[in-house]
Amino acid sequence: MTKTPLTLLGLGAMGAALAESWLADDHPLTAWNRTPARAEALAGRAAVTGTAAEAVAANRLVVLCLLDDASITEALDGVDLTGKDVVNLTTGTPAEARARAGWARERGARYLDGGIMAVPPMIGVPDSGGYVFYSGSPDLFEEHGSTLAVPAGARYVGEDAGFAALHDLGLLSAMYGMFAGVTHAFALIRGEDVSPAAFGVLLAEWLTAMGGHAVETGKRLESGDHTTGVVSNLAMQAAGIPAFLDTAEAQGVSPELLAPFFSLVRRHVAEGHGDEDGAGLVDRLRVG
Ligand code: FVH
Repeated sequence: MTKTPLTLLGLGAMGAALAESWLADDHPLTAWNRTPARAEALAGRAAVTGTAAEAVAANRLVVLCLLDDASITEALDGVDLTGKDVVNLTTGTPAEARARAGWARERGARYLDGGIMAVPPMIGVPDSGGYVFYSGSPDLFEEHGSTLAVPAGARYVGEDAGFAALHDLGLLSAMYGMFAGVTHAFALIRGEDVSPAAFGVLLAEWLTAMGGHAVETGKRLESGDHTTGVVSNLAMQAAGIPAFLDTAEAQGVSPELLAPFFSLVRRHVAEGHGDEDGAGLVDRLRVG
């Protein structure tokens, strides 16, 4: 069966990995990169063009994997997109994605935005756990879903073009919260007779065991019932905060990564919500 031909703009670390996965799956590929040297690895295997316009003209399906939204403007300035199916895997904000969808529509193109939940070594590796959130044109996703699923699993999250970026940044925000906790935890044991490598394994196990917290929080936000009664409620958690702060001080560790979360918990409890769990904090955090 002939595989869908496609164009890829951007051969950075992620773009190069995407290119290799489509080539390995026998998709005819046309590629362009601003710095031509980065396309040399594809010589003889993909059609490498000298301009973005030539690459776009070659195929209906056009995938963008550039540094940021500004680089898309620069790369595609004046390029004819009429009749194209543009899939933008460049990381950006929901607002940028929605604006790009309008920009593509005005130029006669269908548009799908993507948020890549993977790093380059996970691309094209079955069962790596990596995937891509997609949002925007449902027809485009329906038509090209199997091609888009070649580098990593494809998860469609809605017609609003901003939703892929919203999901992407939401999950990555949680990841940074985890990085903050892990950084603090390792700082606590530094200088003690504790193996960082062994401690890292314990941390990974514990964070995995705590993963259900996210699922539970989502369910509670949908039901509107944030009360836990006496099981691990916020009053209990607030009572434990001094232990964390005193230990950080004793170990010579700045509390700066945990302090904002603790102050949110304390404020919520002080205002009479000690019987709630973490779901109760979500709406308190919203400032708009
Ligand atoms: N690498 C990763 O781990 C993450 C995983 C999650 C998704 N991100 C996003 O993917 C986009 C591309 O990331 P990348 O890793 O390929 O990034 P670089 O290796 O830095 O390559 C950047 C490419 O963008 C081209 N580029 C930059 N500015 C312009 C411009 N003004 N006009 C045209 N092209 C431009 C650059 O070209 P060159 O520097 O080689 O000439 C590269 O092709 C990104 O949104 C991540 O957030 C990756």
